[in-house]
Amino acid sequence: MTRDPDAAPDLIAGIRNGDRRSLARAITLAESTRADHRELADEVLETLLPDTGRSRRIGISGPPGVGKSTFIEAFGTHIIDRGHRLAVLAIDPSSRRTGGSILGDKTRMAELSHREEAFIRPSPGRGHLGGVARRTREAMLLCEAAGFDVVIIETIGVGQSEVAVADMVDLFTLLVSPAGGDELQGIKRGIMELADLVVVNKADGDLAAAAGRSRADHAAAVHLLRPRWQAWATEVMACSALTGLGIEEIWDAVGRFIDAVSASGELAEARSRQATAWLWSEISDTLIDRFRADPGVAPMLAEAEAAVATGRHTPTHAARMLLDRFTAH
Ligand SMILES: Nc1nc2c(ncn2[C@@H]2O[C@H](COP(=O)(O)OP(=O)(O)OP(=O)(O)O)[C@@H](O)[C@H]2O)c(=O)[nH]1
Ligand SMILES: [Mg+2]
Repeated sequence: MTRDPDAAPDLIAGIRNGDRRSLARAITLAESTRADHRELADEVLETLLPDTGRSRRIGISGPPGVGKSTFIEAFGTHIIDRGHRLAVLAIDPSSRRTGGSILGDKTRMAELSHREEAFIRPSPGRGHLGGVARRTREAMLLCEAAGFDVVIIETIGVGQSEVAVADMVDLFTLLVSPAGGDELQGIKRGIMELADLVVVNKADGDLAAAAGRSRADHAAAVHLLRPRWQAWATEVMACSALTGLGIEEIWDAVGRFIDAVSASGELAEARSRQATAWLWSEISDTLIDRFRADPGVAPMLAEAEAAVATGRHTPTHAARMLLDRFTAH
């Protein structure tokens, strides 16, 4: 008897049982551009929603080469050794890393990628940030339903992707290098403002002293920023992803953070806000997709763009004309 591997009840049961193949398949469906795939993923997600939300959601960002992969290997292994199940997802809309994405640097996550308690999923790859972020959110919920109680979402520290990650996690961690004040200025203030935890990596060997100074500089800098939480002030810590120094303290800080913002009620509020914002970004993304594909609108788009570009119509006028056509039927 042939079974349909994409039958929703089978996928749902598989995910509830923690079956990795069902989980991977459901994420692939959510990432698909095919409407029938996405509908199926939607059905699976909707059913599994009560099984989601029970993880610690941690965002990790930092400039290229700062040691994100090495850190996640060390941090993730520590987390698993403490009895947790960990999913690692990535947002990288630039697809800077061709093809394999985080799987490409398996060498830096050698131990983690072989652990039964870890699930590592590369970025869905090319596409606009909104689309990539949407799929990563769905992947996160599916991982939670499959029993992963810690989810790490990694993004490279360029562009807008940090904001997208901060909007879907509980705690946002910014990894920085031991370089001095120059680098401090290089990090955009807006990204610093998102950080609940700033971690100076590479605090080892020749770099140990510089890491100490960098930590003090960053501590002074975050002190000046407006706090994001009433119950939590951004902490600056140092670690070495290579030697493991400081890794345990960072996991402890995550625990203290979750305890503090849970007790103050802010975590539940933040998650509600995130869900509502997600709803609205779904609505606007879907509306724009439908608008562009609309048979009444699609043939007029090029002409409207040209008319606006050459100054024959105002953008306001052209937009209203197109939207009237879109809503007319
Ligand atoms: N000394 C020292 N080197 C480190 C540490 N962590 C990472 N490195 C080194 O820094 C380099 C970059 O590390 P990765 O983990 O690949 O950095 P990344 O942030 O993932 O880089 P991208 O994926 O390219 O953005 C590698 O040569 C690592 O061995 C550390 O704690 N101490
Ligand atoms: Mg990396």
